[in-house]
Amino acid sequence: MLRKFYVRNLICAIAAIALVLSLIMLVLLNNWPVNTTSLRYTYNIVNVYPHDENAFTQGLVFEDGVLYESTGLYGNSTLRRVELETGNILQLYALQDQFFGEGITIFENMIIQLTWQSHRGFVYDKHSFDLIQEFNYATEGWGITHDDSRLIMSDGTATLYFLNPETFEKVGQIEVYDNGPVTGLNELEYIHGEIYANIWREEKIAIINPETGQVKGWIDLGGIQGSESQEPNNVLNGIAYDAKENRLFVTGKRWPQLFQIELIPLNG
Ligand SMILES: [Ca+2]
Repeated sequence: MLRKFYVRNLICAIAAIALVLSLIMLVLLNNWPVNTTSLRYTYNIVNVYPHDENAFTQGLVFEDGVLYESTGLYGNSTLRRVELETGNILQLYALQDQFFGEGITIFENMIIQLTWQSHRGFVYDKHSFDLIQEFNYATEGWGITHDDSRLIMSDGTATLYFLNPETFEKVGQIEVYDNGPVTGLNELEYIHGEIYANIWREEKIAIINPETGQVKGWIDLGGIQGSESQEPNNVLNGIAYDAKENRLFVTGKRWPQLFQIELIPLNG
């Protein structure tokens, strides 16, 4: 009887130790630091501009006084130069029907455009929109931006990839986290040493430390386009920054408007 009691206690003790050890292993393996320091921002609308309601916006950049935009959907994907004030399309390149356009960024005189699931990227001359190069990548293509020396690319997961802008080879990656991994990273913009990322199907933008992947802040854009759109795919997607005049622009897929916003801190 006593022996049975002893054996049962021993088994319980071993089970408890195993449980504790596996919990420790789980934490170590996941290695997601807890982040309790992210800042919160709301927004103020500074200006409202017209935006093409047929533009399924997947990439947005502001440079040389105009917007550059990439639109998605098979058979309807484009690269376009757009006048900010009117929303007029100044120049347009239509992708072949089998490609679903995604993010764009402008590096030196090249426009680099991703496609969604074709593992194919396109490089255009910034002025003529002539297609000058193609490249391949292993993941899906969602958003793209760049820092001084690297392209930065998202694929809808919590991972951001750094690419060499000449060879398009991967030179690094980070995992984006807040309290756990932040998945659904979509359209990107690199602004003053931080990566701004739309989160797919959320009216939120994450501000990310490119060294660590830690989310430093959240911009809550809830309600920015009112309650007009009932189509669930017409989500916030598109961040552009005018470095010369310090203007931040956001829009969404098939949104009739593009907004210049300023950020208003809620804490810290
Ligand atoms: Ca962008």
